[in-house]
Amino acid sequence: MKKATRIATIGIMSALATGLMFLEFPIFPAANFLKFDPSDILPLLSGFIFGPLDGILVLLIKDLLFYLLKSGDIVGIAMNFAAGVSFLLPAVYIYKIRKNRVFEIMGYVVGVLSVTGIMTVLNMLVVPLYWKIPMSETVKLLPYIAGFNAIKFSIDSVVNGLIRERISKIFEN
Ligand code: RBF
Repeated sequence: MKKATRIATIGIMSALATGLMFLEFPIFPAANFLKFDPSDILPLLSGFIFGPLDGILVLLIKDLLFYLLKSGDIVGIAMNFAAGVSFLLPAVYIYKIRKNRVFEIMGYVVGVLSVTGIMTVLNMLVVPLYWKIPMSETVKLLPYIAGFNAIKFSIDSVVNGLIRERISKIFEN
């Protein structure tokens, strides 16, 4: 792919992802700082079609734009970025080993396990400081935190698995 095409594609994917992030909504009232949005599908698609670095760039630009346009909460944005990276890197690198359905699905499974594990630990460190609550209260949120990441990134995996091939055809040649 030509350099100009690559830059334009990263720009379009980032803009679309930023728009999708505005659709965010909490899924667990008990942990309403965790907001579901479908935007990570675009970094994931970009990672699968163009490579891991492009996927991370789309994720980063999306998060920076959303920070400036809406959120203003650097902790939330950093957590969103950390979650995206923890999922995207294993998923894309495993798929790159052998580009077939088996490795693709293995990538999704390891990606979901990775993001669920890493974000559970990160939330245990960040939530007590962010909400100024004791560890005993934070531990009660564990099932929501693990469930949130498992659900969010499983949905992203299924959608990516369904549309990836069709989208990648647009970029052939
Ligand atoms: N987003 C995730 O995808 N997974 C997380 O585990 C996660 N933990 C968060 C913890 C805190 C304390 C905050 C403030 C946000 C967290 N987020 C997480 C990001 C959140 O769902 C949302 O995308 C951002 O706050 C932007 O509105």
